[in-house]
Amino acid sequence: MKKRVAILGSTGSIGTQALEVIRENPDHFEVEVLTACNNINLLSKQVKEFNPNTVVIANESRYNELIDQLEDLPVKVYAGNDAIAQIVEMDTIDVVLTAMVGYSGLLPTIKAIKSGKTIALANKETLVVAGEIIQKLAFHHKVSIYPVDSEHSAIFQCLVGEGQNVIEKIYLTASGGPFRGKDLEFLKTATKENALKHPNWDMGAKITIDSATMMNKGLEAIEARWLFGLTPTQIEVVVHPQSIIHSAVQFEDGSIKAQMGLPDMKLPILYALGFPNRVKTEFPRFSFWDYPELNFEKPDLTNFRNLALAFEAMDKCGNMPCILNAANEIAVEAFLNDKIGFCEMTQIIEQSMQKINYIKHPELDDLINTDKETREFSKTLIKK
Ligand code: MN3
Repeated sequence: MKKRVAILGSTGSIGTQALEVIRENPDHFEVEVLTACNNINLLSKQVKEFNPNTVVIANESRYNELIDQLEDLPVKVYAGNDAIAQIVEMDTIDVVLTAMVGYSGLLPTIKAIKSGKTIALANKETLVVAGEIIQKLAFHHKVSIYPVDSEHSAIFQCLVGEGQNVIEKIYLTASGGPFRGKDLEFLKTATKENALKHPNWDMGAKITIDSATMMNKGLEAIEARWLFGLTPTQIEVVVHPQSIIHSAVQFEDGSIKAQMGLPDMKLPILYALGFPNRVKTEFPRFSFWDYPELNFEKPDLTNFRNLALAFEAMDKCGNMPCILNAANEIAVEAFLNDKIGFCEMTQIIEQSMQKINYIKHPELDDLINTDKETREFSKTLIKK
């Protein structure tokens, strides 16, 4: 039986790599639904190759153009975020890959869980913003969430076969990004061109900037907390510049299991889509002889304060991670648009965390309001 996949965010970095995985494994997977935000040219190319049943463009103003490009094809075409949320309920979907960027992934993921779909989660912001709500919903609807993020896939792989064995702690590895080892003087004048050059991973713009500021690792710590039911003190970040060990789990007997491999997102994507089976691939193999040294360092929380702020938000819990995430999305966008400098991103996040009302036990509506309020406030901090 082929697994029928819905890809939310098919034109982004994870979406396009997921389609490569599906193209290489036509006996295992087929595409049922594709959705994208704006990129109708790539989306219609994907429709022509993969023949999905349904396609949705989030930006409604591009609907007519998309219809024109697809007019002779037997595919249903819809537009708007509400359509994306509805489409995940389709009976013919086996697994929903959530690969949209940022907060926009939250509501469709909730809809997919409520309709009982297996989730391959590539959108970490969903768990950062509403991890507790998502986990309760998944439990209630008996839905499995398989991580696509490489570190979380590593931890998940280490846990296979461990049954009820207790996790003592996890080691979340970080490459350190393009600015590892740099001081504050350098960071103050760091440019977006340099920030966008990640040494190991090929990813979208938002996550690449998050890697440069180390916010990505902070978001991943919060993501790991909810995925694996951990407390913040059980999560340790280890800088490992070669990105070969993708993360590790330490058990109560002191034993550590780690998952290794060359850094390629197609591996964790394939593992999440194929679980519990491993699918044979022709991907290049890791060789120990190419890596005579693997290095490990403590993260620099002074110059990369975003990571410290994320741990602070995780400790406070409630709506604080939602505030952190919304302020970060606004800050990253402003940095990418040359409106603020590299270090100002931290200031915007920190001030938002101080200013926005803290709610200890937020409902989903509280989080939706917090997100909106934080975005409005953090925009007022951007001068140009
Ligand atoms: Mn990651």
